[in-house]
Amino acid sequence: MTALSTLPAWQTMLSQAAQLKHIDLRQAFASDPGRAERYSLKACGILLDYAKNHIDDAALANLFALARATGLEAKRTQLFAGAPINATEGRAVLHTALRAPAGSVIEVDGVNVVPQVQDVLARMARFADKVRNGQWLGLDGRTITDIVNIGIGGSDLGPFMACEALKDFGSPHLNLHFISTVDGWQLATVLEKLDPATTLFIVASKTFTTQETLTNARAARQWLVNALGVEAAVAKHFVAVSTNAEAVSAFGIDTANMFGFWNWVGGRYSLWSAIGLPILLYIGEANFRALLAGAHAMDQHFQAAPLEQNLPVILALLGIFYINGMGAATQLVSPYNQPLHRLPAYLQQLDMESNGKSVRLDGKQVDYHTGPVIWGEPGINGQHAYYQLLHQGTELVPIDFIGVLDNPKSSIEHNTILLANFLAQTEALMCGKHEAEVRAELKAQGLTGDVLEQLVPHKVFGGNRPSNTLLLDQLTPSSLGSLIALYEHKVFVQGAIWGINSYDQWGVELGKQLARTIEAELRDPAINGVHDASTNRLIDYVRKALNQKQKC
Ligand code: G6Q
Repeated sequence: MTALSTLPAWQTMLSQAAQLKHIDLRQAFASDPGRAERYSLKACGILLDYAKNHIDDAALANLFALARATGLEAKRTQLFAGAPINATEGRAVLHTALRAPAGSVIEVDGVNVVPQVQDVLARMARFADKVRNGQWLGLDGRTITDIVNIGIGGSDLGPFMACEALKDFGSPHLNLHFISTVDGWQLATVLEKLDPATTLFIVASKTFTTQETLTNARAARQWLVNALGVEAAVAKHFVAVSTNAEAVSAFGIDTANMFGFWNWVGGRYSLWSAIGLPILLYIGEANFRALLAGAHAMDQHFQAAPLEQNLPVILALLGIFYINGMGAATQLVSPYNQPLHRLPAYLQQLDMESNGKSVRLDGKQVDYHTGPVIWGEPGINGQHAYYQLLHQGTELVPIDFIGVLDNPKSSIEHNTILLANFLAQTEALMCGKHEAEVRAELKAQGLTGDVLEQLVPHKVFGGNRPSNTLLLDQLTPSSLGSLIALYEHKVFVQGAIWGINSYDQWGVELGKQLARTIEAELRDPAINGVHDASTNRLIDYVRKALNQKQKC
């Protein structure tokens, strides 16, 4: 594997980035009337304006050359063909097969997986129809009003984000709840409001061994059986989503009520699979299929568009330019759309669990930075909180501003103000306010002398803060599908260029192992594990508190 940092295009990128870091973006626009148009692109209903970045034609050309030099196009072919690119787990990575049209042929180990995908989808749709039409009845014959998804990580974040984003398309007769944490407060708080007779639980776990999920599922099951009085209630009120039929059965859920998927679907890429069952239940089959179709449209764009016109590729290369060329350690995702409020949390997992790696596929340590810290929340709230740092702080924070033009529930009044703020922030960050402008403004307010001079440096905005602007016409199942797939492919491109495996997650294992050891020690004071002094003292402190609680 050629070391990325020895590629000529990599070295060129570093020197171009060092120069362009100091580009005056206002000047770049003033001297190049075609800049805004040249650096914007629309595909799958998503407009990307990337003109407010520290780039020029030469830097972009070199970034595309870098992508080609790392074999991106061949790697993309491998991804879609079902090659085992998740090398450390020996697995294909085929979330794209979950949204491929019926009739496509995508093979894993010589078997076309599309018919299996379509079968599960059809079963999910039939089940969802029954629940939505009131044909699926609880034990005492009442219809389902509340659905509780019990799952964590990839079995929670995607469905939760999508159900929030698509609330306007959701059934008014169904209330959705998502239980992820093993902090029992969450489950208790949800259950205390629910009627067991009209509640359906989805236990969502790819492995069906996840401690948090199984602990919550057992507690929910106990709550249900206690309330309804018979074990038989489980068959009417519990379904499972998993790849592990044996464990589902051992848990006591009839596998007739299980929806399966496959080990070539990564957890954080699984909302398109049976893990999307809560979404399907909520928005119905036609809308769920539109979500899949939107993602498929982005798959096609990613596969077919030349790199220079390719949304995921451009987003990925810009990210690499900032991370590796300019030392940006974080990336802000700023949606100006309330239904997208869980998108940053979702993208946090997608990106950080995929590209938070420091070892290349060949086992060698990287000598460059990889995935950044992804963070954010709805942008308009951020403006009144952390945007100060974005405007005048010392960190370089590239930003993805995500807006939606048509916001049916919002009045024109609200929407105009929201979008004005959305656009204003991108402009303010890029243009800043120069010293002369500040001085003139303060003078116009009647300030003079020392008072004016003391204020000037505090009121200067350096500007030149980069951002991408992404605009959706409407937030629909289809456009959401395209948006999520856009980020999935962005993550793929970055991982491919960095030469890392974006599809494993060994980094989460160590904490899980240690938790099992410490759990035993917390339960039994006779067990004393070998830890550092700090952890020992803390274990002792917590153990005493838990014992005290038990005695009360
Ligand atoms: C995602 C990760 C992780 C996973 C959860 C839940 O890519 O692998 O977030 O989804 O740990 O795992 P289960 O679905 O197996 O319970």
